[in-house]
Amino acid sequence: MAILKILEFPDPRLRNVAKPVTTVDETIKRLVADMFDTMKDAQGIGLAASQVDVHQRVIVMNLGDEDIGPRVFINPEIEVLDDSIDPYEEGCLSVPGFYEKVDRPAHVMIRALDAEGNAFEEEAQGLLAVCIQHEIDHLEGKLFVDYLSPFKRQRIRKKLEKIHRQNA
Ligand code: QAP
Ligand code: CO
Repeated sequence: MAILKILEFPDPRLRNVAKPVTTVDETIKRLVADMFDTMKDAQGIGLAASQVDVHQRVIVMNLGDEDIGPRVFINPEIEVLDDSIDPYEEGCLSVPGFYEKVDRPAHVMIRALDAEGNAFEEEAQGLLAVCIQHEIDHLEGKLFVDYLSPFKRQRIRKKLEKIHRQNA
């Protein structure tokens, strides 16, 4: 078990498109365990492998709800089920300290493999629907700041760059 380093915006490695997992083997299981450790340590609710510089289609989530506790999504796909939109104040472990409202489809069907490599599907709404879309975006090299105005995105980039310089 290990705590991995989380890449932060505007790190260009967050722009990589992740590759599908071919087999859920011991390496993937170790990655999943390390991602849970990393997410817990950082007090997150969702983490995509892209954020720890592993460009494979793996997501972990812990929404802290009894119904939807620790969850793993490998090679996830979503289908938008209707036109309803859920505006949600989003944050991201790769954009620490910033939260902004993002509009996303409210109601989706998720299809993925679980931690054992078994296919499942699940209808989602509320936080699960928002979070899975946010995390799948990471696998595509996309961040929630990409939905904001260029002005807001630039402001966040400058502030984080300043913090990174101070930490260096
Ligand atoms: C993605 O985000 C998400 O800025 C998961 O200082 C967030 O776990 C999906 C975090 C909201 C839907 C709604 C962010 C922790 C955690 C921070 C996270 C921070 C510390 C973010
Ligand atoms: Co994120």
